[in-house]
Amino acid sequence: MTASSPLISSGHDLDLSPECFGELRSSREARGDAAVLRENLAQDGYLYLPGFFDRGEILGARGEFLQRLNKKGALHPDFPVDAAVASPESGAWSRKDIMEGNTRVPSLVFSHQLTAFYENLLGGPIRPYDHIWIRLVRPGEGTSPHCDLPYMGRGTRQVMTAWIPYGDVSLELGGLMVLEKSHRQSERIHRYLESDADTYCVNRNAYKNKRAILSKNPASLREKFGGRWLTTAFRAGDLLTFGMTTVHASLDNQTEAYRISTDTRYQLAAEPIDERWIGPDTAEFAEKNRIGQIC
Ligand SMILES: O=C(O)CCC(=O)C(=O)O
Ligand SMILES: [Fe+2]
Repeated sequence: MTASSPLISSGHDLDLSPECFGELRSSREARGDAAVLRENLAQDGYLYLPGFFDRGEILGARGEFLQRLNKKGALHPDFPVDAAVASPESGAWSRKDIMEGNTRVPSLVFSHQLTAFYENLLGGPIRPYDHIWIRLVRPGEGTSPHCDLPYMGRGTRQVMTAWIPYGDVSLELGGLMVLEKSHRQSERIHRYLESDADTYCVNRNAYKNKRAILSKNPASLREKFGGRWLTTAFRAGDLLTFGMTTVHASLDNQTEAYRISTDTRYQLAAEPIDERWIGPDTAEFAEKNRIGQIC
């Protein structure tokens, strides 16, 4: 895994020495073996499954994203659509533009293949969240370090995220990174993990939707927590899945193209569920989900 330029996350240069930065461990060989998958998940806080999906199906879904972005003027007219080069203007698109009537993405993220995988891993019937998080990451953008629990912790804590790239994602295009062994640091960050992205103190400050970020600086966070930032050059077809307390972020997009991915969630059907993400009209940071507290 070699980068052609310095790698940046949330605007900070990452230390790429082998003690600080490394490759995700593949669990591909253990794909059907629940005992080994659980063991790897317990050890690492994530499972990386290269080639989990049919590459052609993923690229078909990529095409659908790009057609829709193109229609909204979000792609640069001088380049082929599949190059996903972002237009210099922002090209405003809404969630509806991307998802309404889009059957390709739901048929992948709610596929029998994926739910059967989680049934095997978690040991029972699965309920996926209805909400699909869409990431169309523009040049210069990236995701700051966080855990998912503050965003989806109103039901069980035993929820798994599936991060799926729609296309090959080089280090420069910027895929997901996991902070090694961070799932073992839950005690240290327990106050953060108990927080809720949609809850705010009415008497202190106005609602802000960025409050569930753990740090704005992945480099200094790593220095404090130890471990390495782990990532890879993802390929269309790969799946990365992790639990609610694993610290993750992304590399910043240093290319001219969009980085396209989704993240979706899966839990045992028998356990309590976070109602924010269930139903036909879910939305991120929706006003109806906010809880104002005196604190
Ligand atoms: O794709 C990204 O940049 C962030 C994804 C993420 O935070 C997640 O999958 O939970
Ligand atoms: Fe996340």
